[in-house]
Amino acid sequence: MSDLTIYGTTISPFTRTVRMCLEEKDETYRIYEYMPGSDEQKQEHPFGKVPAIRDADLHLYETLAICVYIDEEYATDPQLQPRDAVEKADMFQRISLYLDEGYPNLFAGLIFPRLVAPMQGKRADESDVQAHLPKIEKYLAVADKELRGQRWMVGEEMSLADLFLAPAIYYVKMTPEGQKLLSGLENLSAWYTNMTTVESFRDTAPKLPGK
Ligand SMILES: N[C@@H](CCC(=O)N[C@@H](CS)C(=O)NCC(=O)O)C(=O)O
Repeated sequence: MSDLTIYGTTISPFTRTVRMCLEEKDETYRIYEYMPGSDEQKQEHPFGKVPAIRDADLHLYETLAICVYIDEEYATDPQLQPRDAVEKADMFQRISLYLDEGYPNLFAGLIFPRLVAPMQGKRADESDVQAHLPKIEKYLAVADKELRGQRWMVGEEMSLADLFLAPAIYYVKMTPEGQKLLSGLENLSAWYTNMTTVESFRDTAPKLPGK
């Protein structure tokens, strides 16, 4: 049984990924709702990003490091990393691409201007949307192609790759541009529909003000 604490707001897709890992393992945890960049979070992550965790004497930040730790320290099923070397490499390839090309563009081009800015009473900067849309289209098209109609991103089981991407697509689907793009991407849409049936995904749905 874990004595784990998450530091990070539940509206963050990365915090949701960590929560999903713990819920998949049926581990209990507490969460401190710290916002990115807050003084509190700067004690937990050198750049004030969310999430970070503490588990007894261990202090960790960066979502991938945290998820690998949870999967290996709490080794009960389901295993969230494939055993097969090629499948494991494939999983890390997809996560790495998400971290480099996926999340930064989805956030800057859709999630921030269409969802966060209005919540903060700001107007969307349309030039941000237009500047990032080509990279978003390319990233989503690659994710769609690589799914090849499979239920999970890698192999026959759900893995960390699914747990990283799904929380971002949750927000992308709330934007008109995202909805339009996804409607033309059959594999990605079917994969996401399947993810919406996963209990740990449903149970961690963030409550957005006004949504
Ligand atoms: N590389 C970090 C990224 C986490 C991240 O970008 N979190 C966002 C919230 S979803 C954040 O803290 N943003 C604030 C910032 O980038 O300064 C990880 O994998 O944990």
